[in-house]
Amino acid sequence: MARGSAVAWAALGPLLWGCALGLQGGMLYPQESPSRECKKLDGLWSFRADFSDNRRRGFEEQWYRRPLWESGPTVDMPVPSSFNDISQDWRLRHFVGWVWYEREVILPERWTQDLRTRVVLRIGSAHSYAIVWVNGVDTLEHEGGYLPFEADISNLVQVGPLPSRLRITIAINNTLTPTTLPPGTIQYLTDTSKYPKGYFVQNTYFDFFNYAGLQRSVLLYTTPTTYIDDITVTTSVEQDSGLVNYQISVKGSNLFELEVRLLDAENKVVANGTGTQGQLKVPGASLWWPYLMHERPAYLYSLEVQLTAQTSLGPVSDFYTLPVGIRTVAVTKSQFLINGKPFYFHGVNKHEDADIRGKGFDWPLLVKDFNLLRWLGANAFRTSHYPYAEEVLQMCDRYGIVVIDECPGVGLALPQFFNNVSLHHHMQVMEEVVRRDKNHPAVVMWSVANEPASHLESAVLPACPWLDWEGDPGRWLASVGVSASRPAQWEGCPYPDSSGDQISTHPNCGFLFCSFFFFLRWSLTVCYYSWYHDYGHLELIQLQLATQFENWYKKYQKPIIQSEYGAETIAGFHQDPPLMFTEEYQKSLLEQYHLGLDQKRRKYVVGELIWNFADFMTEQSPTRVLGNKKGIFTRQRQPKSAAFLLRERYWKIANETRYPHSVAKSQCLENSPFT
Ligand code: BDP
Repeated sequence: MARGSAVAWAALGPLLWGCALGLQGGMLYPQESPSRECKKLDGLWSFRADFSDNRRRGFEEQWYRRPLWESGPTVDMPVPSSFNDISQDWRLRHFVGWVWYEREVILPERWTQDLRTRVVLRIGSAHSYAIVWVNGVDTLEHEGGYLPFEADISNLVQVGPLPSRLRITIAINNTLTPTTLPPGTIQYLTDTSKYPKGYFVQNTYFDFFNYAGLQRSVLLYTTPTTYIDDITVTTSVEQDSGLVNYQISVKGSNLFELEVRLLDAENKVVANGTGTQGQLKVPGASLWWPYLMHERPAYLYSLEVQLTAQTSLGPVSDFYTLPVGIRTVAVTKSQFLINGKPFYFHGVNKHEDADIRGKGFDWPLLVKDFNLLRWLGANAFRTSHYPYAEEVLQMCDRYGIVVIDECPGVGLALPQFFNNVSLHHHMQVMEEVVRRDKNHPAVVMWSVANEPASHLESAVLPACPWLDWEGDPGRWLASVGVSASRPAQWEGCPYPDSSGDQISTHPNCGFLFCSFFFFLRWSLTVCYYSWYHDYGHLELIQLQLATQFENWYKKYQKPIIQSEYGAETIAGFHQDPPLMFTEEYQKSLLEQYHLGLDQKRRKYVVGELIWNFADFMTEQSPTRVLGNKKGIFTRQRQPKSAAFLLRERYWKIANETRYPHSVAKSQCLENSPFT
């Protein structure tokens, strides 16, 4: 993409178009090892929003060339965090355009002097378009707000005697255009009797606040110059043996050897191999089971990869350890199977969202959320509506929480959001999601989009080529049948109505190719029964739910997950008999849904995910009271009455479906975090 168009923020269309970067290399999570060091750059960064009319002053004055304070005032900005809710300046909360972050770092001497060391700058995410300079040198650009990107900066830091001070400048643009994911539009309001000259607003078509900034960690890490670039693991089970297929890519030299060892949870070597690919056989393998499905869930092995290589500067070694869970996933006409046993998703939809930090990653919040999930007896969640931080998925692997991993294909509401540029970007984002998350045993399904307007003719475009895509090697779409280990989800594509008729209008779309699909709703007026229509009429839920399920199943003969249902509830509002927005109404609505779900649960409905785990921030509108309040927990993670109801249900279901069968404990205070 030409820099000219990148800076011309006002020319919103071309801003992000045609920016097909192509995936270069792997995206292994940075870790310390005998050959690798990490330096986290969390903390305070200098920050400035470019409030100039065209938002281009930073580029016109080349703010990246000198320390940011030299070109004007800066403020402290914590990283990771969204910038929106940090300051008292209301203009920053709603800011649209370029913001500038800067941080100076002192590097260890070895990093700058040892030419067998490769220094990498990695940005966990930058929402949504980012340009990065190191010591004023243009180093990296990335489009897409919820995924990591990185650059080898060795040649910038190893440039002579002790240039150990490094200045990292990152310009981030949060503008959403018809071709970003999620998409958005900029609307200029030109009636000068109402709006000042040049007045514009960002329109979005999804239901969460467009928080932005450096919302995940930025870090520097090292590898040797010949290094383990990527590892891909797939697993299967043959009788009582686990099979771990691995594929390793090495960069930097062709003269290398690879040794691979698989260690069990007690650090005992259970299998080993050599070379860039192979299969490890683990007799009597302990399988990775979801939380509450087994006495010992979330069993993880460690795949230790050791590389030794010859370089012109002498021999180097690299070590990387990947957690591996051995498990299988399959789908039948009416079941979702994990390790050959029926799995019922009883869980939640989440958001990365909290007070002050917005979508900023935060360990205390994350651990609290996992404690609440375990308390609730939830065994799954969907990363609605974008890929979450990698640390979240690591926790899911360790706690046995099954994940439906969603890409930011949300708000695909207008015809102009479906075109070749969008499609290309959508594919690229999905490739990045899979590249990052392919090795997590917790991830059992990719979610391509949320509620695309697939009734539009143009909406066929993104669905079909996507389904030919083989981005998850050996996992799904390679065998699109029931044995695909990660069936594609094209949620609501084409939107089904409750009779199922709409589906047949796009015969080439997702549902025909997927071995499994995931219905949300036809529109806001169908599946949020007694919420977005038939207000207050809880007595209709069971009938309407049954009609929906029966019609879909009769026609398509595929298992169904109720991926969202819920009611807006303001904690502390009470009314009996129940009225909308009260805690009693949320509880009663859930009870009616549960009765309906129980009718089909042992037949072909294979899951239920409440909308939503916690209240979350949205754009302001007359239908949102300080955000979306459909959480069963408040935004501060305190339970509403419905949380107790759901907890009772989830533990009851867990006790019915646990394998081998035994009673699940309804508390999570035992010694092991996994019971
Ligand atoms: C769902 C959307 C979700 C909204 C929810 C709602 O997927 O993003 O927040 O509706 O209206 O269908 O609460």
